[in-house]
Amino acid sequence: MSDFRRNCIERKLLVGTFAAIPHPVAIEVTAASGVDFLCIDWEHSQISRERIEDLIRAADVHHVPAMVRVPGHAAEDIAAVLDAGAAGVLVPRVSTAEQARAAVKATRYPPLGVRGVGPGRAAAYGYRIPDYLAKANAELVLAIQVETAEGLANIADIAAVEGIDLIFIGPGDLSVSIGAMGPAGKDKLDAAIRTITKTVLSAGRAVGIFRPTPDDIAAWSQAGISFFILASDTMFLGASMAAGVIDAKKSGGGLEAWEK
Ligand code: 3PY
Ligand code: MG
Repeated sequence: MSDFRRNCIERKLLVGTFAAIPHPVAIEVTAASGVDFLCIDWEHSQISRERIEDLIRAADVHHVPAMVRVPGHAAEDIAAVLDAGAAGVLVPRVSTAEQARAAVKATRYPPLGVRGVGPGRAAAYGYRIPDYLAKANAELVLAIQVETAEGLANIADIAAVEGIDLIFIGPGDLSVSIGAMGPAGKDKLDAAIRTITKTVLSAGRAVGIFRPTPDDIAAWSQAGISFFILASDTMFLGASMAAGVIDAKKSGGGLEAWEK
């Protein structure tokens, strides 16, 4: 089993980020930051299928596992990113046990699933297909997102699906779907997150969540959440650049002395 999958399953604290900038330089900078993994966001950023392989390659240079959030449930998209060498997939908007089972089928080779065999980068372009087949089911992380009212209602059935490693909560979509947006909806959203967390933990699986800042990661990890996607490369770039400009402008107050 890969360290990444073992750490997910054993609920070690893992902190990663979304990669939304479609360039290997951004991946290298992110990978060198100390993150435990990164998640290339094909769902919500303008990253093309062809580019994903180069981004995974850049993460591999730094030995940082790169998973990919696929745009939807299509088995072809899941196969494409795994063939490119992704360390796992994050499948968004899973609302029923049937959708969760479909994600397992698309991700795992027989007998667990029906993933097709191909000569992609993951299988050394066809030279190591038997080696890859022997280890892929044990190495690849399958994470699914629960982020709808329907998913919340079906959480016990979803969490019971064999072959899922981790259930990842999308608080943005969940807040919209259950009518718990903004500060007024905070208690309702937190209660939904706690319900999902408790149900998934009692089914023996790991729980993950997106957080825009590190502020409440300690509190959510005390509630049993172990896998955190913290903001994204674009969010970190924007926030630290804005903070740097503010500091620079504050220190520019010394210019007044020259103007006199
Ligand atoms: C959400 O908050 O909806 C997400 O998908 C976070 O990744
Ligand atoms: Mg979402």
